[in-house]
Amino acid sequence: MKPTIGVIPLWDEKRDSIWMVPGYMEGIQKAGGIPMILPFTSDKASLSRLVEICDGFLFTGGQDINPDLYGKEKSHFCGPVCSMRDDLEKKVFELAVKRDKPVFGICRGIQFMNVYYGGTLYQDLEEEYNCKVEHHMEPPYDRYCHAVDILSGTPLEKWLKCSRLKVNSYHHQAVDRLAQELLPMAISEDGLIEAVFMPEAKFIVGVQWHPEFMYKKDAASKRLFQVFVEACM
Ligand SMILES: [Mn+2]
Repeated sequence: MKPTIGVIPLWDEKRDSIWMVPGYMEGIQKAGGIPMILPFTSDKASLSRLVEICDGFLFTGGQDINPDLYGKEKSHFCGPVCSMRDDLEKKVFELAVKRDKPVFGICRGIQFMNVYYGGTLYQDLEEEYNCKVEHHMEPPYDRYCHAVDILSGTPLEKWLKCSRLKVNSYHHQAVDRLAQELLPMAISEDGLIEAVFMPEAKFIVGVQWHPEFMYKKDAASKRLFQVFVEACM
C-alpha cells in the first residue's frame, strides 16, 4: 500500500494564502507515496487524527524560524518569520515523534528539527558566518552550487554510497549549534552542517539543500525521496 505523507504547506503572506512548490509533491509521488497538504490548524484533536492517518511527514522550506524559539533576539538581518508555521510544525513534529513516524526536513525543515531539540541557527550567513562558497544561489535551482562531504558511517553514506556530493543551495540561514539529539551527516566545503539525522528514531532526517528542485535529473535527490517514502511504508 502506498504511504500517505503529510506535507507542511507554505504560506504566502502577501496573498494571505497557502502555496506549494510542486517538486515536494511530485518527488513523493515519483517515489511511490501519496502527498497530502496539511491544513493550518492548532486544534489538537484534528492534528492528532492527521498524524494517525499519515505515515510520514515532509517539513518543507519557508520563512525563517522565529529566533525566540532558540533563545535569541531577532536581528535585523533575520528574514520574515511565520508563527503559523512555527506552531503547526511544533505540534506535528511532537506527535510524529511520539508515534515514531518518519519526518524528512528540507531547508527550513532541518533548521526546525535542530531548533526543536534545542540547537541554534545562524540568522544570516553573510552576517554571521565566513562563507567560502555560495549558499544562496540564483534560479534556476536545479543546478549544482557547492559540494558537501558525507560523514562515514552515517545513513546518508549508506543510501548514496559516496563520500562527496554536489548539491544546490538556497538558504541564508543554517544550523549553528547542533542539538544533542541529532548527528551530522554532511558538511559543506566551508564547514556548515548540511544534513542531520536522529539515531534514536526510525527516520528523522534533515537536509539543507533542495532535492525537490533536483529529483528529475539528480540521482541522489531522487534517492532521498525514495528512502524517505520507503521508511514511511
Ligand atoms: Mn548550502
